[in-house]
Amino acid sequence: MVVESFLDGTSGGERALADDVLDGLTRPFKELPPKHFYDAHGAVLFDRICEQPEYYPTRTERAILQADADAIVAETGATELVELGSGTAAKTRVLLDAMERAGTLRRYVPFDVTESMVRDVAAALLDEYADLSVHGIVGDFERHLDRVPAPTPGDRRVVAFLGGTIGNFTPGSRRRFLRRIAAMLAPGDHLLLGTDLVKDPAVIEAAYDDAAGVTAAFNRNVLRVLNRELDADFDLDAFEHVAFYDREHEWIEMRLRSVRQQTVAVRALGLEVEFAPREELRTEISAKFTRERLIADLAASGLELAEQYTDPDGLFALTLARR
Ligand code: AVJ
Repeated sequence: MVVESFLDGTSGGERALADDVLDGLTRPFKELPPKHFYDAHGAVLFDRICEQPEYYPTRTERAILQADADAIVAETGATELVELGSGTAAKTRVLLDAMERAGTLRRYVPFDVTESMVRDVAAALLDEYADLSVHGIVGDFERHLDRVPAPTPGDRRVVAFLGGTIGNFTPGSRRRFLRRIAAMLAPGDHLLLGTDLVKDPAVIEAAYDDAAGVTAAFNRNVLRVLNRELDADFDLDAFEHVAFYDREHEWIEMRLRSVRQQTVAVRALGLEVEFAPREELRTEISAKFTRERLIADLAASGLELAEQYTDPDGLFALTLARR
């Protein structure tokens, strides 16, 4: 087992957060990138979101994988699985099991920002699968994709990017990112991409504003991250959770709305930020897809749609694309 880390305290997380906050809070329309939701507490809140009755993506994607993993392995002949944002690899085991049944399982490459997750998953999977080799990468997939090891000759690679996280990218950066994934693939290799699908806006909005208030707490948690990491003084009770579906762009936005006029200090940056009454700070976009839009994004990135798997209600899709 190999685990390589490309993050270190100063070149990685902290400086990236400070730069993002300085950019995002001095813009005319305030914005923070969603990746800063996921400190330890945010990761726990996200896991709880996935269990809420209104939040359909996680359980739907899992059901599609369970139904179609054997077909995915048959279609791709996968010997190697590279997983971007591997986390606890809960859904991964469904794919690895199918590869094992097909007799093709050779190597798993988990890629995640959280070092402990990569190490724990690597150790657990080595125990669970005989003859599996694991090469873990600790990094930020927006910066370190080129550190993924070259495929060993004869391997059929599948790069999995699950959960619908591709939806967090704006359209231009989404295509840039897909192009960088395409560069990791040899002809005949595949991308397995999880995407949420366009549907009744009421269903989407409920998924991002659950009755138990878990998503609202997750949204506000980014302010707690800023308070701790950048010595800011956000009052979490002075911001309301907002989630609305933008039909033109086909994405959901989460925002935090200031309930009053207020000035917030971000002391580590020497920054004072003014919020007007009801002014909103955008914290996430999560794009929803149609088959046509996926085909266009893939084509613009040098990829071709090979197969698409969805649930009976057409809520979510797993798309296989090849170079
Ligand atoms: C992890 C980006 C797929 O957009 O649905 C869940 C994050 N935000 N609820 C999503 C999220 C609010 C999630 N992704």
